[in-house]
Amino acid sequence: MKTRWIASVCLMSVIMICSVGCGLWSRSEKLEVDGSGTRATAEIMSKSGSSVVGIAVFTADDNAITLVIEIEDVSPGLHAVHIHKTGDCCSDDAKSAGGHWNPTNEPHGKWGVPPFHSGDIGNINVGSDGVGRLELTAKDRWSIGGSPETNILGKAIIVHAGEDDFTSQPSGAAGKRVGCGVIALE
Ligand SMILES: [Cu+2]
Ligand SMILES: [Zn+2]
Repeated sequence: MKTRWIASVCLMSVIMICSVGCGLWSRSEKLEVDGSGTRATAEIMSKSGSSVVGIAVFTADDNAITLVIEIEDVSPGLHAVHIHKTGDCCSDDAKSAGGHWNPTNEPHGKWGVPPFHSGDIGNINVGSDGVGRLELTAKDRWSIGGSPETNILGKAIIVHAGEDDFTSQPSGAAGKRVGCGVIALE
């Protein structure tokens, strides 16, 4: 009985340390206070030994969510960006973020050309200066704090080493995860 109690305390500490270290703690706190909002962000951190950094900003107006992603220190060329289902960037390779966010149970594909995952943002074109920017407007698929089928809060933005081919299953054969950020209310 006592052993079991000690074990569960240990487990709790590990969870708390990981959460604080990766910014998950503040996220869950905010979600309890306010389940809906007009602006959410994800700070993209370097993963898999890369130096990629960036920011993703989601803004809600009327019936659409507009996303702007800016990344830097990335190798020039096309880099896949997706929303992955778990808002956990703890592991070095960002595999802790799980697979693509796919609340509608569709195959992987290209944004705007059904079928596709609600997390299939597409590719960012990074210039010779190592900087890339992408803008996307989502009308029905996304919300900030809405129904579980559309809520982007608590998911992860992942930047990949390679390009999304929009056809390979389950994730477009985009290679390593070089950047990760948890989507949270601002
Ligand atoms: Cu991905
Ligand atoms: Zn996908």
